[in-house]
Amino acid sequence: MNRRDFLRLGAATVIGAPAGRQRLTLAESLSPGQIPALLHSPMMAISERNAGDANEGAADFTLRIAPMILELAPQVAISTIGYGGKAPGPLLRVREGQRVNVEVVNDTDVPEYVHWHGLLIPSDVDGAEEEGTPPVPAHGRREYRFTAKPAGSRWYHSHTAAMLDLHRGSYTGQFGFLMIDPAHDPGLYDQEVFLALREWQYFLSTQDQDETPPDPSDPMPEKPATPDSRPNGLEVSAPLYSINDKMLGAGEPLRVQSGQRVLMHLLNASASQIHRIALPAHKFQVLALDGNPVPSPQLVSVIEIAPGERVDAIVEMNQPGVWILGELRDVARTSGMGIVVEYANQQKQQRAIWLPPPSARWDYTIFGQPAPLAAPHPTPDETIDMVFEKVPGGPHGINRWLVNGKEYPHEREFVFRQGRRYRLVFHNRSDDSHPLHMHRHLFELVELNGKPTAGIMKDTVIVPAFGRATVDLVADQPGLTLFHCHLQQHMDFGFMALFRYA
Ligand SMILES: [Cu+2]
Repeated sequence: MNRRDFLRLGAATVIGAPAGRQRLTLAESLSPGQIPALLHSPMMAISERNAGDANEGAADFTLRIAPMILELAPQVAISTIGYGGKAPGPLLRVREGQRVNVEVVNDTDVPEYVHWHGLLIPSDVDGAEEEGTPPVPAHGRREYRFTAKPAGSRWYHSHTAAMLDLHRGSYTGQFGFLMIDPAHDPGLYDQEVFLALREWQYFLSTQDQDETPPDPSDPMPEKPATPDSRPNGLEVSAPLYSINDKMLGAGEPLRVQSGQRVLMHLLNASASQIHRIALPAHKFQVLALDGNPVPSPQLVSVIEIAPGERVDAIVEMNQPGVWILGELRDVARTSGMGIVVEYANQQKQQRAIWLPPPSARWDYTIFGQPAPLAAPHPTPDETIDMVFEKVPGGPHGINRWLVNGKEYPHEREFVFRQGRRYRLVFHNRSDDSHPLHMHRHLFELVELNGKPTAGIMKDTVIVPAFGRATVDLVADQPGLTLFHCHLQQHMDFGFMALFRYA
């Protein structure tokens, strides 16, 4: 088997559909005789030993962490670390409530942690050192055992600190989809596709050229009266982009037929960038945020998605042609962040078409319960204010991050009492947007920059530059609970807090 075949199989295996539905056919370029050979290849280091297709019985998986070469495009191959020679790793698909055993084999020289993002599971298997999860030792192995809940689009990724090593933690290819199917799936779609947004070959720069600048019309309730004039430090940037393991144009297109409803499971697996994507002439009907169904599914032209977040959306394929599903910023799209969407019988069209979408702001609150219908939020037992500030590192240094005036670790500032209802108010007193992630819990979005909402359950929320977000949660998952910005550099340099249960 050559590398290209191997990678093709990798692309194919991140796509799946429940039995009885049409299966996406990225693997169909392989001749029938090739597939059994690939499955028996020793390079197929990740195996699904007994993934349950029934409700009873545990799903058993093996993940092998190892260095790999990733062919992003012809003549563009990079070295990284992945799960079993793939990035994304294999799609892990289980039923809600199913027991899951994952044996992780670590073929690298450093201890690793695999975090199960968005699951409600105990601290000792959640996959964070700070919560007391034991590491997968270097050249060792460890089994993670948990019950798959709640249903929805979850994912798994390295939770190792990287600090200044841009070849560790979430800078590597250690990420994959974990789909927890609900007991009853209405299945109102014809095709299902998993799309992970990524950058590669991270480097440090004071030029923040990749990011979308804050919109000056934002309310910015946390903006200080006097701007910080200290020079900014080094930020993480990247020259290469992909969706799944391929740069735009290098992989198989997403093949669709007119009239199909395609369910897209979008994941931002980036270590550093918020992304905005569009599919010209089409709209996304957003069904779920972070895997949790939203009260008001809405049609949007642009999806904004931050590191850690997931968006599940249906696209009705009603504009025959060959299109680019891609990042709005030209630099990101032309450097690889896109995938061709090809309608059947349209292959004669020479070029896939990109058109900039109508300008639109991403606003979580449109997916919430309409204000007149929403019951008032129950009064919280306690409100915890969290203030986030940047200490600029200057031209040769790294920015540091403060939570309530201190870099991680704190003392005992953040304590939950089991069964109590908490309101967390996130005050972002910095000029960057931050995707804030709470482990082992879901929270309900209550307010964003003064706009009230209800019914949106998330585990990661973007708090815009100088913005404010308020979320409610019930402390019902005893055990150490990590909270952090999902940008790897920010979390490594102070932007974390550990909640304890009293
Ligand atoms: Cu951050």
